[in-house]
This record gives sequence, structure tokens and C-alpha cells, in this order.
Amino acid sequence: MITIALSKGRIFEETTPLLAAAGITPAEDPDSSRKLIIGTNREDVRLLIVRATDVPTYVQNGGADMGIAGKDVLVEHGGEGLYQPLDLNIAKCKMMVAVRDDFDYTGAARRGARLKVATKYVKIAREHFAEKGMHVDLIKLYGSMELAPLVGLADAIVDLVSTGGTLRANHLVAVEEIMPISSRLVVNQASLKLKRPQIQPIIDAFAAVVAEGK
Ligand code: PRT
Ligand code: MG
Repeated sequence: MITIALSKGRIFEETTPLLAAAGITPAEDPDSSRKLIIGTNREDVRLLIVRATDVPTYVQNGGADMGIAGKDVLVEHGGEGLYQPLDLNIAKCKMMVAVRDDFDYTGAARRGARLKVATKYVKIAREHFAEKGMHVDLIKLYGSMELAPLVGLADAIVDLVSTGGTLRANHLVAVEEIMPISSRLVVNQASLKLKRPQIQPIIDAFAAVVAEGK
């Protein structure tokens, strides 16, 4: 049995064509089903529906043989013990620094002021500002980071941006790109050794789709 961990929503949607190329069709849509283990047309493949941030943990500990996770999640997690053979080029967006549209970010950065930064991505934010030599107080949030600068909780946020619509709707502007983000395939190293005849063809099928899109 090959178990693939992934999150519902955008990652599941963008993974469907990749799974199809590997001859895998989910038996149900996780967005309408309450099942957390979803069978497929292949008796030897099942999908585990987990929170996006939990994918590396399931794969690392062998709860799943492979998984699909955003680079944001993988960098925050650390990725220890995970084999990362493929950038799937899906669920693309950018990790950015954003501030209120009336906040002078360049001025604050230049003056070496202490900046209050709210984010779910504490590790990425810490490394980014350390590299710039800026002093920051990090405030860990679990969602809706956009609110923090509006109510004075923070001067800036570090968050993912795709269309920019969420920032605009909240009078925020992106002032710095930290890194481009896409989702990667991660594989448990023991699974790869023990189940290579089943796993390698899935990796190859995904790789062929990614190559086509380039
Ligand atoms: O939503 P939930 O709390 O369950 O978990 P999650 O947010 O970790 O999962 P999910 O499914 O929303 O995101 C899974 C992965 O998709 C992330 O880990 C990213 O790698 C990737 N991804 C791609 C994004 C976005 N684009 C994205 N735009 N994840 C989140 N967003 C959010 C962003 O945080 C912001 O709130 O969408 C909002 C901005 O979108 P725009 O289009 O308004 O700019
Ligand atoms: Mg989300």
C-alpha cells in the first residue's frame, strides 16, 4: 500500500492532474467528503487528507509514504529526513513582507528601528530580517495576519501573496519578496527503499507532467 498525504483545497485541486498522470483517481472529493482516508481506483494507493502544515510530519514519521507540501511549510518544518525529489510547480505564490499603505517601510528599515512583525512563518521571517540586519519582534499568529497592522498589533506581516487581492482589500502593500513558493513532493526515505517499485513510477509520472508545463 502506498499512502500519499496532502491537504484539501488548492493543493488537492492542483494535484489531481498529477495523480491522473500516474493512473490514480481519488474515489471521493475531500472538499465534500468527511473521510480523512480516501481510496483511489488503484487498490494499492490511498490518500490521507491532513492539514497543510502536518504533511511533513506524517511523511517524516512514516504515517504516509509520500506527500505534497508548500515550500513555506517545508522551510518552517525543517524537512529533516525527507527526500524532496521534485518541485511540482503548483500552488504557486510568493512569501512577502507587507505593511499598511501609509507606513514608511524603507524609512523604518533605514533607521534601524525595531520592527514588530506578525506572522505564521516565524522561522522564515526571523532568517529574512536577520540577513538584512534588522531588529524585529516576532509575533506568532495562526491566520488572518492581515489584521495585525490594521489594529496596531504589528508594523509588518510576513505572509503568502498570490493575486494580491487580500492585501488590497485590507489597505496593505507588499514591500519585499522573501522567496517564491511552490509545492514539492516529499518522500519518506525508508518507504523509498522498501517500496521503490511502486513509488518510483509515481515520481516519474509527476515529473513528466511538470516537464510538460515548462
Ligand atoms: O487554510 P488552512 O489554515 O487550513 O491551512 P493552510 O493555509 O496552510 O492551507 P491552504 O490549503 O490554504 O494552503 C496550502 C498551501 O498553498 C500553502 O502552504 C502554500 O504553499 C500554497 N498557497 C498558494 C497559498 C496561497 N497560494 C495563498 N494565497 N496559501 C495561502 N494563501 C493565502 C495567504 O496566506 C493569504 O491569506 O491566501 C491569501 C492571499 O491570497 P491573495 O490571492 O489574495 O493574494
Ligand atoms: Mg489557508
